[in-house]
Amino acid sequence: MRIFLLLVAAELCWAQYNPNTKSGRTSIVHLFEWRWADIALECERYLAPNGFGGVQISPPNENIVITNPWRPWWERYQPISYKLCTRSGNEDEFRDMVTRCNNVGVYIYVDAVVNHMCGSAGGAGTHSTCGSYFNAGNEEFPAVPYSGWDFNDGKCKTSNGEIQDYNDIYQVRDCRLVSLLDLALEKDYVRSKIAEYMNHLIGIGVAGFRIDASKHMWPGDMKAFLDKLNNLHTKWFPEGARPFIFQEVIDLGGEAIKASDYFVNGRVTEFKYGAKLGTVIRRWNGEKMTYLKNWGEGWGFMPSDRALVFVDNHDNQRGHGAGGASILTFWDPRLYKMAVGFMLAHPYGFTRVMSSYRWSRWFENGKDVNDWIGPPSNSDGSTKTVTINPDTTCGNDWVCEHRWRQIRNMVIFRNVVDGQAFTNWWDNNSNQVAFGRGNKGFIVFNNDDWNLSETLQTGLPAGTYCDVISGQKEGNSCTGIQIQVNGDGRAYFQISNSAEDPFVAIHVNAKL
Ligand code: AAO
Repeated sequence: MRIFLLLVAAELCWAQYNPNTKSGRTSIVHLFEWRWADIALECERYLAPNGFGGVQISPPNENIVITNPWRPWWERYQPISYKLCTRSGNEDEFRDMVTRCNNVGVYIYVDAVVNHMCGSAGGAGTHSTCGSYFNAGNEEFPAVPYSGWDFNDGKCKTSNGEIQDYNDIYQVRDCRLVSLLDLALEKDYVRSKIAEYMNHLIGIGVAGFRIDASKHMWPGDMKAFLDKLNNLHTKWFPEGARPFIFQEVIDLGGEAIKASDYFVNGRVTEFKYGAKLGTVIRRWNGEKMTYLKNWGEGWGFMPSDRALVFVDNHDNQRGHGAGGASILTFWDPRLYKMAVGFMLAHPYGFTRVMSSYRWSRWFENGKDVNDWIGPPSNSDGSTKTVTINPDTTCGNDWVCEHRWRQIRNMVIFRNVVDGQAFTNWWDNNSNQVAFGRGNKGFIVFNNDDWNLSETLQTGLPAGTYCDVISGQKEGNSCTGIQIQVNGDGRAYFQISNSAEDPFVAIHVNAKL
C-alpha cells in the first residue's frame, strides 16, 4: 500500500511536467521546418549518438497553402484539418520518423496548433497541403469536420472580432489572434476533436506536445482536452506515462495573463529567459554577466520545474512573437554560442536548442521585411532535403546550430552534469564569470574587453581535461585546449577576449 501511494505521488509530481526523455538525456532540439525523412535520419546518424533527448517538430497537420507571399513558414500555423499531411511529409513518413527516432531513444514532441484554424481571409477551395476542401468565410472545415457552430464569434466582444487589448483576458481568449478563426474550446465536440487528433499522434508514439497559442485558450478548456489524452505508447514508454505538455504563453510581465495560470496543465515557455540573457550577453542596459549569479527564479522567472527555456525560437529569431531586439540568434554566432553554452551549463529549466534555416534578411525601418520566408525549397514549393557536408555541417541553407561543435558538446555537458548542484561561482564583478556543477563539470566565460587569467576552484577531480568548446576529447588526446586540474581542485584558465569562442568548458567525461 505504501509503495502504491508513493508511485501515485511520483506520478502526480511528474506527469505532464516530465519530458519523458531517456535517462541521461536532458535537452530537445527544434528542427524547424525539417522534413520527416530528414528527421528520421538525423535521429539515427546524429541526435542519438550525441545524447539529444528529443525533437520538437513543426506542425504535422494539414495547413492552408499560401502563395502570396510565396509559401511562408507561417502557413503551417493555419490548420485546415488534422490529417498528417504537410510539406514535411505524409502520415507514412511521419510514422516512419517516430518509429525510427523512438527506436534510438530520441523522442518526438509535436507542435499542436489547436486554438484556431486558418485566417478569416483564407478563401474557399482546396488550396491546402492535402487538398481538403474548406471555406474560411463560412467557417467550414469538412475534413475535421468543423462548422460555424464550432467557433467563438458569439463570445468575442470587440468591434472587429480581433484581439485589440492584451490586458483584457476575455479578448485574448475569445477573440481572433491576427484574424485566425478561433475555435470554441468550451464545446465538448471541439475538445473531443482536438483530443482525437492528439491521441492519434500518441498512438503513433509521440512523447509530448508544444501547445501553440496557449495564452489564447482558457486554462480550464485546455485541461478538458488534455484530460482526454491517452497514456504514452508502452512500446517505448513506461506503463502510465503521460504526454509531456509545454504551453506557449508569452509572459514578459505587464499583461493580465500570467504564465502561472497554466501550470496546472504542464510546463510553460519562459520567454523572459532569452530576452534577458540576450540583454546580458550583449551588455545592453548596463547588464553584465556578474548579475547571472542568481539566474533563474532570482530573476523573477517561473519555478525551474515548470519552465521550458531557449535562447531564441522560430518566432523571435525573425521579429515575430516577443522578446525584441535583444534576442540572440545564429546571425550573431559568437555571442549566440556563449548564450547557448550558458543555458546548457546552468541547471535552470528544461532546455530546447534551436535549429534554423538561413533566409535573406532585409531590414526596412528596423524590421525584417523578409521575416515570412519559408524553408529552403524547390521551385514547386517542396522543402529541400537537409544535406550533410563532409565537415558535418549542413548544406542547402540549413543552419543546423545543433551540429555546431560548441553547442553539441554543451548538450553533452548538460547530460554529464545532470542533477548536480550549481557550485563554485566566481566573477570579476564585470563580464568574466565561472561556475561548476558539483564535481562533474565547470565552465568559464570571458565577455569582457580584456583577457582573463585566473586560477579557479573547479570542484573537479585532479587530471587533464579537454576543453569541449575549442575542441573535444578524441581517443586519448584533446583536439583543443587542455586544462590541468590540480589535487586541490584548482585550475588555471586563460581566455583571450579576442578568442574565437571566449569560453572554456570541461567535464568528467572529457578527462584524459
Ligand atoms: C499570418 C500573418 C497575419 C495574418 C494571419 C492570418 O502574419 O498578418 O493576419 O497570418 O492570415 C505565426 C506568425 C503570424 C501568422 C500566423 C498564422 O507569427 O505572423 O499570421 O502564424 O499564419 C502572439 C501570440 C503567440 C504567437 C505570436 C506570434 O500570443 O501565441 O503572437 N505565437 C504562436 C506561434 C506563431 C504563430 C501563432 C502563434 C499562430 O509561435 O508562429 O503565428 O498560430 C505581445 C503578446 C504576445 C503576442 C505578441 C505578438 O507580445 O504578449 O502574446 O504573441 O504580442 O503579437 C513586447 C511585450 C510583449 C509583446 C511584444 C510584441 O515585447 O513585452 O508582451 O512586445 O508586441
